[in-house]
Amino acid sequence: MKRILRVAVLVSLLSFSVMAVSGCATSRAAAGSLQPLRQATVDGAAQVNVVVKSYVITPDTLVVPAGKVTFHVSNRDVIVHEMLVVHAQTKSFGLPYDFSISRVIEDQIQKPGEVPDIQPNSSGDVTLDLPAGRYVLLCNLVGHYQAGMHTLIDVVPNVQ
Ligand SMILES: [Cu+2]
Repeated sequence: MKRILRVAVLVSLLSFSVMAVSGCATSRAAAGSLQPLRQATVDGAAQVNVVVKSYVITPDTLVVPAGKVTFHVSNRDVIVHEMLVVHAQTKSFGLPYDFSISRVIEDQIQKPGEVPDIQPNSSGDVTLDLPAGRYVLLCNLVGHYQAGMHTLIDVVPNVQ
């Protein structure tokens, strides 16, 4: 009887430690994906490389440390685009929008900066000093925001 109990305890301890190990691995992987991984460039700015193509804006990271951030925006499309960096006004995209002109209303948003008029197969840069917060990267040429040219990026407190 005693022996059976000991085996049962041992089995449950083993399964618990297996769960604990796999649980650790999972949470470490999840935490890793949330870390700001940007390396500071020579001038001390973190760099975010952004590709605009086919009404989609794709940054190479969704999390960046607060402070100087350089956005390097490459237009791999056949038409002109731009990229605005805008404070997110809600937890989602919720920006004021004028459907009659198919554009975000720029005098009703907070826009730290932009890369204007990026020609096809070219690129542009802007370096901004960004406090922590949630931002929307978007293209505000007529109809482009509505067509899907927006994405969220989080600027997180810089712990260094
Ligand atoms: Cu566009």
